[in-house]
Amino acid sequence: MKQLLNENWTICKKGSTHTYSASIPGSVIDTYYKNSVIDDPYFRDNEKIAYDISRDDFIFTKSFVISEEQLESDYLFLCFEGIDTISDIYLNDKKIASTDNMHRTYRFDIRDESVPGTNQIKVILYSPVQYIEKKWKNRGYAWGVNARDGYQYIRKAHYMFGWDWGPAIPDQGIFRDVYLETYNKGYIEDIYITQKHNKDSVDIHIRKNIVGDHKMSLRLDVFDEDHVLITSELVSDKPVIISQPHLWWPREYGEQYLYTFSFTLLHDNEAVDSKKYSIGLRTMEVKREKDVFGESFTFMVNGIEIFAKGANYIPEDCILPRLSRERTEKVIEMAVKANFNSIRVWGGGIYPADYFFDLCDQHGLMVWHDFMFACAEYRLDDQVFVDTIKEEIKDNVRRLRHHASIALWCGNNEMEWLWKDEQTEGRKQEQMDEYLVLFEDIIQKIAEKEDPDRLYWPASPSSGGGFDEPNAENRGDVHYWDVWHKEKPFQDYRKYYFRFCSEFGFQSFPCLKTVETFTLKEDQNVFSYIMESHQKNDGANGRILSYLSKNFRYPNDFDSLLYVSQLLQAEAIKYGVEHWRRNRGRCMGSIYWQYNDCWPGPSWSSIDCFNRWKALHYFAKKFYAPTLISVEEEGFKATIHVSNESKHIQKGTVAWSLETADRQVLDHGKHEITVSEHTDFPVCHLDFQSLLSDFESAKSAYLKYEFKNENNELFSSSIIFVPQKYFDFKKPLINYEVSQTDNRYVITLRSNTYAKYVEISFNDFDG
Ligand code: BMA
Repeated sequence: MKQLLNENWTICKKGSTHTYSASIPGSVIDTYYKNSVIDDPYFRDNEKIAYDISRDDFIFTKSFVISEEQLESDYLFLCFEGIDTISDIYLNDKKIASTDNMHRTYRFDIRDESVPGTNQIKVILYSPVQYIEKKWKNRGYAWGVNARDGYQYIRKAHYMFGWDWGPAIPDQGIFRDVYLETYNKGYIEDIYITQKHNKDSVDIHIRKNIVGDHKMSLRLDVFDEDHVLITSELVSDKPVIISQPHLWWPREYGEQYLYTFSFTLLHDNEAVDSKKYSIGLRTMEVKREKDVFGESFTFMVNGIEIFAKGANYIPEDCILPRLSRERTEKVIEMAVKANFNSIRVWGGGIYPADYFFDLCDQHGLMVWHDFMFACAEYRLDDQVFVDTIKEEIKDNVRRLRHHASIALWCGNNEMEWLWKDEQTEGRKQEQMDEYLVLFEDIIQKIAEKEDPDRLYWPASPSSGGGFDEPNAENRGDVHYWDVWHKEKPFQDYRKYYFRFCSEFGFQSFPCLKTVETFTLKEDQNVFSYIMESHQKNDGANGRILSYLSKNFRYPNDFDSLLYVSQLLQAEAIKYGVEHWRRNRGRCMGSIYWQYNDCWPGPSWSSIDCFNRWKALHYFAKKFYAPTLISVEEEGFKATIHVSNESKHIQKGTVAWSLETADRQVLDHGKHEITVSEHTDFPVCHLDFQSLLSDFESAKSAYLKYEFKNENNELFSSSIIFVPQKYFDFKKPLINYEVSQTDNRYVITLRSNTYAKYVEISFNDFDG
């Protein structure tokens, strides 16, 4: 039996008498803001105030009743699914535990400390700022990036100490459920379900960990999606067989069929505990085979090779009580709308809540899951630190391994690569050895023991570990940052044929509506103090302008500058993704940096923290669509491609025409094509050298191209042959019509001329 203890808490700064009421999930910053003790921490530079609040210790208390019956139970636990972070926990003024890791699930036996009637929990949360400052002073330098010194010494999400897209707000709190658990006779500690796929059936093997006496047995009832009972049997060493199984597939490849596995623990035929899981039946592998290019890196589900399309996910907020299933549901739905089939949970954040993975299972998104280690050197000379990491890995793998959507576990973000980098040159062998011990021994062993059927990948990027060219182009996954961090033109994406690009990105500003939430009118200049203090990547506002100057004309005003920065970002990422999709087979993954934001500010994201779509997200919807028509142009030559990621053959017509901005047709053509499933097809090679060789013609002609398939679905786009800034755009006259159907408005736009980047926005709502 589970009894939630989330309501009626009080929060008080240590040493103060002033208390605030709160509920769980709850935090100091959240409570202070709700009680008007502080202003919006995301407004202007209020971040600094929020940081200083975390220099104090805080006490969270709650009274609750334990009945005689509960007290007499055979087992009585107090559970915390997320304590952030360093704490001492008291029950009725007796210390029952200390915690040091927000990523763990804690469960304490409280039979000795509890009393019948009213009991009091007291959680003292110590300052994380003081904690890391002290460690930094005593333990000394350890390599790290972006965040406040010492962030690697605490098992608290790294981004909370600042990152190159987020503020330093190391809030304190209890961010997941607190509850009592009572059991009689026994309980289910843990269940692990594995699948062996045969031709027409799946063998389900169940590994169970039951606490209680020998009279216990475990029954499994399997229900299909229509709640029809498929099988009911006592769990034994023999597999449970599901015949004619409905398989789970990533979206676009098939249905996301989920069975319900319901376990009941029986003691002398009396049910004493139960657990339920949603299970997708599928095989999930990463194919790594030598080939002419090097070694493949391909997600493979039910034996089908899949091109992974998606982006990197970061925590949705810095103030964790603001997270919710409803909010994440929108974020996942927007990923689906933009035709993602994958998402990478990046290692500098938190392990997402269960609902994140439920949603990924339901929507068919494959999850690349980093463990929460990023861009830092972790010293292993403190056994307590090593032990808490071991428990963290175990807790999370056990919590999540039954999810069909999780494709792989990855040790960390960018650590193997960074040890090979010039920044860490001259580091001691001892520290490199420690890296190997942590990620290629300790964590790897736990992940492989707890979840032997899933790939453990040592780092992102990696070629398989052991410092063997971690960021190699032709093996493993790659983070490619020369575009942006090294200011290379985005056209450089086409120089590379990565096997799986798990990070590449380009920054932009959020739209004016979002900028208005954190600025005053006087701040609305990209080089103002406030705009720069929301830019966490050094000098990046200038970098956006530098890239912009190479591609677009100087924008008219602040709002246009924000908008054009988004066009630039969208064009850059499209340029890379279309190239990699044209090279399907050699490249099998494009996961851009980054999907979402944790606060309002410029970043690499494609949706901002209010879920407003940047231009990139609209572009992603097209460049990640299962059917993509794209053009590889070189000078005045162009090759049209149709990439078909869907499981159906695509037949239809490709039509192209070279036109001037005022729509005079210079050349045109048509091709009937058939594109097999899961392939890219080069449709035709065009050469406009003679038509466009003089600059006057080149700067006024655009190539439009479309593919209409047998179902009359239309895929289209256009390119120009000179930088946007030189193109002879005519001022468009755009008419619109709005019609209403049952549950939606349809807006139709018509332009008298080529209108390349048209945005529709609404003053009073987001559409
Ligand atoms: C990668 C990520 C993040 C970072 C991003 C942008 O290195 O792993 O650490 O925010 O690049 O710099």
